[in-house]
Amino acid sequence: MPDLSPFQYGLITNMMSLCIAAMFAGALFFFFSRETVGPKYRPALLISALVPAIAAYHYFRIYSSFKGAYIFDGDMYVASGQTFNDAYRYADWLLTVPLLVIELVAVCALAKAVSRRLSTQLSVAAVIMIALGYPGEVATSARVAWIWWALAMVPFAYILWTLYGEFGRAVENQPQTAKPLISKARALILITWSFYPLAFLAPLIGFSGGTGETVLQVGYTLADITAKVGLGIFIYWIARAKTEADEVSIEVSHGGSGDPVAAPA
Ligand SMILES: *C/C=C(C)/C=C/C=C(C)/C=C/C1=C(C)CCCC1(C)C
Repeated sequence: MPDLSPFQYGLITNMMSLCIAAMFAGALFFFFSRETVGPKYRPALLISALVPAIAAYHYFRIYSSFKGAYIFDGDMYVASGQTFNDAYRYADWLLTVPLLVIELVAVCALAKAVSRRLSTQLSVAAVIMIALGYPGEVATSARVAWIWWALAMVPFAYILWTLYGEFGRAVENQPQTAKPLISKARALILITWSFYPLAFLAPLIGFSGGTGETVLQVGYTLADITAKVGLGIFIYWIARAKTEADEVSIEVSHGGSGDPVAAPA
């Protein structure tokens, strides 16, 4: 663990603490918002609540592991000898990353077979991606780290290719009010998820020492908040838009007056 200035140490631990608060708030909000959307969209909101709940727990562990790994020597924060457990992040991602793609597919309420196929393809690829990344994260040789990075990039590319290909075609008939939100949610995944493989490379391309560590820890923390709570907010908006669209189509198909001529099929 590289030495950290009090500012760097404070920034990292404060961001982790903020992250715990944001994850708790997101989990509670998405959990109780289920009541405000149609029954079809409630599983998506429940998953959106589970993800930050799992992350809040892991950030608790990450935070205390990080604090334990450092000791203040009167000037700088230096390694205490206790190791910082990176595995909490990977354990968290192993659970939450597949759930994130599942919540996006779930909120679209696609035909059952399409929905099942897309969530299986995306979640299996997500698990493989994280599992391939871990040996690289803990590797002591840069060459080995690069190899696992390259391997993990394959399922990563496959996820993006599926989201912009097959998933994109499957959501073409979504209500007009939901479609732009779905595109934005997908773009949020593209942008926030791309941060992780870049951050992973930081020490390999020369960002080391206290600055590298600070950028990595703060970066992962901010990306986690955006990718989990941020995506959850989009899921909530999509669910609300689709609930409203469903209500309108029910009103239209009932015609209000009972006049069959006024009721388009
Ligand atoms: C809430 C946590 C999220 C959304 C985590 C996402 C993590 C990734 C997209 C990680 C990807 C990686 C690669 C594509 C290659 C190098 C190893 C990883 C695991 C950092």
